[in-house]
Amino acid sequence: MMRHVILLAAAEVAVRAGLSAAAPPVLHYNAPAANWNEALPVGNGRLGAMVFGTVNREHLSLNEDSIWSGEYHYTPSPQMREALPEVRRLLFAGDYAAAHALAEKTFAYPNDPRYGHYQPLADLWIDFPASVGVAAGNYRRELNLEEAVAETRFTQDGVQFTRTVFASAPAAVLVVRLTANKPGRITCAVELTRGRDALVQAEGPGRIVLTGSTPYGGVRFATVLEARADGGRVRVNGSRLQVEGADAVTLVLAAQSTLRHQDPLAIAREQAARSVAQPWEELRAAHVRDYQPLYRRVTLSLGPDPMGSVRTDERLARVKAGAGDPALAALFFQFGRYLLISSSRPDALPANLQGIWNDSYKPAWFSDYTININTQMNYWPAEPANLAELTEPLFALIEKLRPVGRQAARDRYGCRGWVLSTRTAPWATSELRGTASLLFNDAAAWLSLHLWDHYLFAPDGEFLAKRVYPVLKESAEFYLDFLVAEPKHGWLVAGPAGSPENKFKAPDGSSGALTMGPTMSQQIVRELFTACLVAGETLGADEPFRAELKARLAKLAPMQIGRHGQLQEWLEDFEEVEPQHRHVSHLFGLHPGTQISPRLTPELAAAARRTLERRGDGGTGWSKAWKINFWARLLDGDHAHKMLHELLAQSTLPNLFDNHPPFQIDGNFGATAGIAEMLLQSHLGELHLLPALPSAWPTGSVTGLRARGGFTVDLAWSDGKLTRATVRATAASRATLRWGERTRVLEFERGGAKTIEADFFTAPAP
Ligand code: FUC
Repeated sequence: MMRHVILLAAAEVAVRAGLSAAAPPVLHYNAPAANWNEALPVGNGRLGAMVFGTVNREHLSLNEDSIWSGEYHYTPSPQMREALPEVRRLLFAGDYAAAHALAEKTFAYPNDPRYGHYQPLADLWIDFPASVGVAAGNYRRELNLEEAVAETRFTQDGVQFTRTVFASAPAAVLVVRLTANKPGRITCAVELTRGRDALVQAEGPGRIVLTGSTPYGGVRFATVLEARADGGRVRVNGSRLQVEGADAVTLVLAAQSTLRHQDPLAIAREQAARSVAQPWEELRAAHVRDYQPLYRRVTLSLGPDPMGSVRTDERLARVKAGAGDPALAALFFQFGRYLLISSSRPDALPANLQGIWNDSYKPAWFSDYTININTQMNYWPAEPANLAELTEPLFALIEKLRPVGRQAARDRYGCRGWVLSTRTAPWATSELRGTASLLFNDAAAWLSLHLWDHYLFAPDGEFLAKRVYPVLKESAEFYLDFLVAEPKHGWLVAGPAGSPENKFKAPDGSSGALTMGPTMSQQIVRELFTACLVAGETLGADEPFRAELKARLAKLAPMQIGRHGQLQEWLEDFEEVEPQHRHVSHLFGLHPGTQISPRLTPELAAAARRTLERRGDGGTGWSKAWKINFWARLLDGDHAHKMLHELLAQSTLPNLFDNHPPFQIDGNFGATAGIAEMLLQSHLGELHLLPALPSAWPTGSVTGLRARGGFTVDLAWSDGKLTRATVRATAASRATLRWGERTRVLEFERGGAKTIEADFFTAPAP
């Protein structure tokens, strides 16, 4: 008894301190979702659902990552290659309007429906006719991030009903389990629908099949739903399944398309049949066993969680009204990790603009891979937030894009190497859609840098040699041909290009988009050449090529500080047409690039700060998320926190999805990366501990963040001061640890770990 009391007392202390494991990371609500933006997402990387939790008519809006309309197509556009010298000449001569007119005629081409859209898979409806008009009480709907399980509970007519939904990666199916605390109380009709291009049929007593296709080439796909009832019975009623008087019901849903399988129906049937034959507890346990090791790699506490029992929508409303809620920020961080695990598993397509969750046949921006910022942002958290293997779908897409990128480099630019423009569908098209203003030539280079960063976080010579270096080198080859000398200084510049997606006021008063050598392009080239040089040196490869890179690197147009003290967005000190534009492309060099830092380049850092001040704190969700990262890199934790607060207050939906609007997942991922960036940075060759800790988070702890060099780091702090850090190394290595102005070096054996205490940085160096 005594022992129990002590344990209870300890638990209470822990709860008060907000440190308790008793506050699981859960999004919870006391009413069904009124719309899609309130529903809760589950996903196994490929197959996903938005769960509404409606009492009388449950609704799951279903997605599968390959349900795209459209098909591979490629337009060579040799007229672009022919016009390039003239467009450049006009731009160098300052005739922006004429350059633009020629570019518009030769670079842009109309939208082609074969580009396609990412489309919904289907809708699953479960009708409970007997419960219509019967009041439901004790309603709770939640998403448990610790187990990746959505649950809806309520009582009705004296019976407690529970609905559990999860998407299992090992079983490749979505599972819905309906239970009641009294036998024989589950009677419902189960139905699959799709707004277009589909046929639904029942097959045998417990199975319905929806088959369909998407237009403009597209895919053929199949969704198979199997129902098994414990007690009671299941029968077919038209194209629906009718469950009567069951104690419990398990629904298993599989879906496949011709993007992966020639006979998607056969595979989906097999997957559904295999899973429905398994005891439900085993399906659930296998799902949690698969998911949890990924999720649990990182823990984050930002202090007490006094609002843990308050509904998530209510919490968010309080933040909108100005309240601080550090624990909600921690939940939001973990929600971002949850979303990446749920939308980007190694065998899936990369997370698109909406991850995998989309209920529109014509979603905004095709719900595609927009590669002038958005897709890259999706993958920012993967390395620091310890989910590195989830980059695999992105790397697979990069591989797939290389041939078309090569062809485009030759046909459109007359260059070696490979190039990608603003967006791509999974068919690996390199699009130059709509208007020439959107011309961006640096997407391939930027994506290549993701491979490089993956290597930096987990140095592995074989990965570098086989998967990173060839891609970096091919990107660099493009610029060796593409760069030209500008007439004023002889600097090498890339272009023509826009600075996504801003416009400038040209000296003649007109507004322009295309210039030679916009700052972002120059920064990407500098980052790329530097990475390629270091990679080549590490591998001892391509000596003459490296010499060439080094020579070109030295001649690249530098970053310049403009009349407002800002970092110039263009080679000339132009005024922006929209000074508060959501894109802050020219701060690529600050983040994710490594060219601007308060310590190493203080003047440029001050200019970057000025740029951010002039740009303001507004913008869409992803814009605010990028600004968290920018301010963290400027080591201004309070401003980074202000951006996070405003992201939550202004750009976050009730289900914690980021709101562009519409929902766009990059803001979630960018914010998760930003929070990691506030707590640990490693891009300048040191492990910088708590580089941008805001005053709003005086006490907290984090475990499992990763740092470049192959390190994993746990940190604890109180009163805004580091109290303890544990660093684990994968290889025999040395790490320079930085806290504020102080640094200390630690040596590690392979697999070694060291813990330091508060006085580590203040005690005299040994
Ligand atoms: C770019 C951005 C938009 C949006 C879209 C997907 O065009 O400017 O804000 O993020 O991509």
